[in-house]
Amino acid sequence: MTQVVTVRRRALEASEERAQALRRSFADSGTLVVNIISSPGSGKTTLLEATLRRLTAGHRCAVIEGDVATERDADRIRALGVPAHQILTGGACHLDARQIEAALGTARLLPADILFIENVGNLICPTTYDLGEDFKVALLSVTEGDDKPFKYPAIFARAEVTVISKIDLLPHLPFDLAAVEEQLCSLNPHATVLRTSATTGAGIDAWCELLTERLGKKRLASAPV
Ligand SMILES: Nc1nc2c(ncn2[C@@H]2O[C@H](COP(=O)(O)OP(=O)(O)OP(=O)(O)O)[C@@H](O)[C@H]2O)c(=O)[nH]1
Ligand SMILES: [Mg+2]
Repeated sequence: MTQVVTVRRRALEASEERAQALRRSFADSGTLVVNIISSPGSGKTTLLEATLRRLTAGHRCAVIEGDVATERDADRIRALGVPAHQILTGGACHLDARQIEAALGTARLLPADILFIENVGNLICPTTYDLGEDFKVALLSVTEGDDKPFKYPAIFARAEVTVISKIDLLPHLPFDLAAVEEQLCSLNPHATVLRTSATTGAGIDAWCELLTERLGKKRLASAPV
């Protein structure tokens, strides 16, 4: 038992070292890195598609997709003319920093202004893995129910941004938006909470503005003095 714990701790430490190395390299290149986490099907790839349609006119974007199986999400991104690499975990429920490092070593994704990482659909496991990102974004779709922040508190406490997605469906669902926003605020009072619909386009401009503002701040921080 002690040996298992020690091996796991070493693996986590090694992954954290890789994440720090990635963060240094993203700081040098001024690349904003966004780690998107949510349950399966809450709309990560659809949000990315809507985002890329707006952002690629003025910014170089690239995407790493994490899934247990299939290249479907990477294919959806490539269909927009955006470089994308699919990591297939073969069963694992999260991405780790070594997989990101390996993807960047083999796929032509960089240089990029913004690198999006769509994590494996899961609200629990990806939460503790640092991928060298600038910030984590949690998605919560209105179809998942309004009790989820308190049921899965860790991700909503760690995410700097929570996107409440699929708000076009609100008229059809018993989803108490105010109660969800209260839960989110109590878990992370400093988080930004956005409401979006990729179907109607609601909230997508605000989300893209947040990204470009964060990119601008990162560029200022990484500019030579
Ligand atoms: N009504 C509505 N449907 C949406 C919206 N965004 C996504 N969807 C639908 O939700 C389903 C899942 O969307 P995806 O973007 O594939 O979800 P995902 O989070 O990437 O899924 P995984 O990668 O499998 O975890 C699709 O049928 C989308 O068309 C939205 O804003 N409104
Ligand atoms: Mg997806």
